[in-house]
Order: sequence, then structure tokens, then C-alpha cells
Amino acid sequence: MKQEILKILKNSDSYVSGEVISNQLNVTRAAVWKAINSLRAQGYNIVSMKHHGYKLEDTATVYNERELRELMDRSELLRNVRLKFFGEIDSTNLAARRDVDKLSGTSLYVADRQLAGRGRLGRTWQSEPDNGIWLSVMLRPQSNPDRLANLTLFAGLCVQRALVKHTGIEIGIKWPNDLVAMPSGRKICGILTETVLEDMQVRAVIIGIGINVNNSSFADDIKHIAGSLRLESGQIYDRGRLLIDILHELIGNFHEFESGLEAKHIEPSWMEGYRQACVTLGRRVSVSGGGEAAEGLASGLTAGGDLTVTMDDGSIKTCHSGEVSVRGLAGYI
Ligand code: BTX
Repeated sequence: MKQEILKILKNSDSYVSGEVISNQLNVTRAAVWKAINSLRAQGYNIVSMKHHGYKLEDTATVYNERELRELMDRSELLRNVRLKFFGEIDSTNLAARRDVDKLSGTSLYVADRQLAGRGRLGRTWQSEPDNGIWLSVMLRPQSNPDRLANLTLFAGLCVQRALVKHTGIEIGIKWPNDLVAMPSGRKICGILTETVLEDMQVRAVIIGIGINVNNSSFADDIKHIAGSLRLESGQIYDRGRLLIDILHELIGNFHEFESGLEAKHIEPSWMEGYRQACVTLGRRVSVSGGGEAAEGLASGLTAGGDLTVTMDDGSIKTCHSGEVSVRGLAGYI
């Protein structure tokens, strides 16, 4: 009944009386009142006025499976994409992994909170409730695993574009795929791409995207590096609508990534856009690849997405994403 009431309120610009709702649904006024209260508890902003009835205020999308599904169904691109929404889960990347053999096609995993959000190289990703987008997109590209190395860069570029378009905030990519607000350099988004293989064939790729959207503060251990869209602009964003924009950019342009896979040593068409968005290029970086850290100037990107660094001793080092971490020096990104 709650969903039917929601539908009635959504279809009306003005107040709808409890009597009209109860007649329409053939239930008591008390049952309507109870259902309205339960919807309010779920986050729907339903106002009531004596002698007029109830009205659903047009506020931000309530972040749940039903509302996200409704937004997705309005988009031709996303209508047939599967969605799983969790109020709470260990990690959306792990949820996707558990489904690799059960599902086919493109699937999305969205959570309001992650209890064991994962970063790269075994690090953790803090994923508190109410404020962030914690999303994994599972795709099934037909490709050799070694060709997927720069998928993580492509995903970073798509999310960066969507965030800039949606918010107008200046956001750059810190190689390989951290999204940082400029000029503060604070980390707004992290991306963890995982490939699931079977007999050296790609079964699935899982692109995990964590975005700090409406956070107003962070835990002590990350507060010096983390930022949110809200802290940058002072605005609160509708997570549902932002999520849809990100999916349009990523899933809508995925063919561009796939077509770039065909020609081996040729630079994919999107790489130049990546270069332009990459704030690491032209800056001093410290490179540590298991050994001692050394400093140099981030001087270029190869067609395969590796970072070339002109080291202070004049040598050129090529850094592969995932193998080497490039740390910003104090005062640098
Ligand atoms: P990363 O290894 O680049 O970043 C992790 C590091 O970033 C941590 O060690 C910490 O210093 C810092 N950090 C942790 N949480 C946050 C945060 N909320 N904001 C800013 N900095 C933070 C980046 O890994 C990849 C993160 C992917 C997260 C998504 S969320 C959906 C999906 N599911 C999942 O488990 N992971 C991905």
C-alpha cells in the first residue's frame, strides 16, 4: 500500500486528502496515516495540512532501490541494467564478485554504507552512511586481460567528467585514478578496478567507485587528505541524480573504451582527454616501487597509460599503475 500512496502523491502537484487516498485504495484513513508515517521514516518528505491532506515535497531523491530504479527506468541506456541496492554491506565490489557466475550482462551494486569498503593494495575505504556514493559496476568486456590495464584510467576520466558537469567544481585526476578537488588537492573519489579471470579469459570487470558527496567531516586519520563535493562548493547534492549522470558517462561511453582495445599499440581516442584532466603531469612526484622513493618530474603518459617520470638524475622511469605509487610531495598534488 505504501508504494501506491507514494504513486498517488507523486502524481499530484497539490494536497491529496486522506479521504481520497483511503477511498481510492479501499483502506481506512488510519491505515493511510500509518503508511504515510512509515514513508516519512524512510526519508520521504510528506507534509500535511489540516483539511487539505498530504503532499510530497519535491526534495532530493530518497536513496533507495525503488527510487534509483525509477530514475534508471527513465533512461534508455540504463533501463535494462540490473541494480542491487544495500542499506549496508561489506563492500559493493565483493557483492559484485559473489555474483560473477550467477548473473550475466551489466549489473550495478550500490550501498548507502560499506562496513569493509576496500581501497587499492589492501587499503580500506571509509564509507559512512547518508553522504557518499559507494558503487560498483560489473561489466563483461570481451578482451584479453592484458588489454584492460588502462580501464581504471578510463573509469577515472568518466567519473571526473560526470562530476565536473554535474557540480561545476574543478576536479582533476591524480594519476592513475584518484579524483582530487583543485586547488586543494583533497581526495573526493577513489576507484578500485578488479578483473575476474577464468582460464586467462576475462569473466568480468568490476569498477568500484567511492565518492564523498555530502560529507561535512571525516575521521581523524583521513581528514587532512579527504574532501567532499559539499565541502568544496557548500552545496548538498542529490546522490541519486548524480549517480545517474555518472552511469551515463561510464556505461554510455564504454564502447569508446572497447573500440580502443582492438588496436594494440595505438593510443585510444580518450587518452588525450585523460591527459588534459590529469593534474599529476608537469608536477614533481615521488616514486616508490617497492624500493626507495626517488623524486622527479611527471613528464608524460604512454599510450598504455603508464606515467613517465624524468628523475632528478636524468633517467626516465616508466611507472605502471598498480605497481608503483606516486606520492604528492608537500605542496604538490
Ligand atoms: P586507495 O587505496 O587509493 O585509497 C585508500 C586510501 O585513501 C586510504 O588508505 C585512506 O588514506 C584514504 N581514504 C580512505 N577512505 C577515504 C575516503 N572516504 N575519502 C578520501 N580518502 C579516503 C581508492 O583506494 C579506491 C577506493 C574505492 C572505493 C569503492 S567504494 C565502492 C567499491 N566497493 C569497495 O569496497 N571499494 C570500491
